[in-house]
Amino acid sequence: MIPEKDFAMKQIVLILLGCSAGPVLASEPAALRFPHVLLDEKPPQNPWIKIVGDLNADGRPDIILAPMQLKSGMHHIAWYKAPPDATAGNSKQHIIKEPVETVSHALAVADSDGDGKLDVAAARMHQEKHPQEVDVYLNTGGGLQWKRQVIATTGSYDIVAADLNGDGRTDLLGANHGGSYQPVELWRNGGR
Ligand SMILES: [Ca+2]
Ligand SMILES: [Ca+2]
Ligand SMILES: [Ca+2]
Repeated sequence: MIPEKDFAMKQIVLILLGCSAGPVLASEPAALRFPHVLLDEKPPQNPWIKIVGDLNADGRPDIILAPMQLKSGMHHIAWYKAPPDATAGNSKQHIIKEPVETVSHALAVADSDGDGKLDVAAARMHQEKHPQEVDVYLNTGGGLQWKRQVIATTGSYDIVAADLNGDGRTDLLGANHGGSYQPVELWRNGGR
């Protein structure tokens, strides 16, 4: 057992050693690295990449994109399957919907029907002639088969997916930023 006097002296020495070491200077952090990967050399016209979601449930987030602007072009809504090696590039593209006019600015991912598979919501901007459809594409086959359901025909510049009333079902929010119809809208998910 250490005598009380020696123990106190030892504490003082340790404190002095701590003080003599001085402040620890933070070194400059290394720069982050962002290696470039080419995913697709020929994507849909005017690709609008906005969201990711694991559409085929393999544990890797996939990229969903749609063609936006200019009006009157035709292309498709598609997703890229994430490869096992994210740095490999040239991800495989799968079609969700074609053709669509190049006014599909709104995209969101959510499990709208609660079956455990992520679905995709999409909407057309106000530039589209009526009907400006707001759609939910139900994922019925590992991201390779889709069942479309139209939930509105008043368009939306953007879509946000969230469970706003806490009932466990994901609702959708949208609004147009131009044209004659510009309310903020909630499409509440009432299930089947
Ligand atoms: Ca995936
Ligand atoms: Ca689903
Ligand atoms: Ca809800």
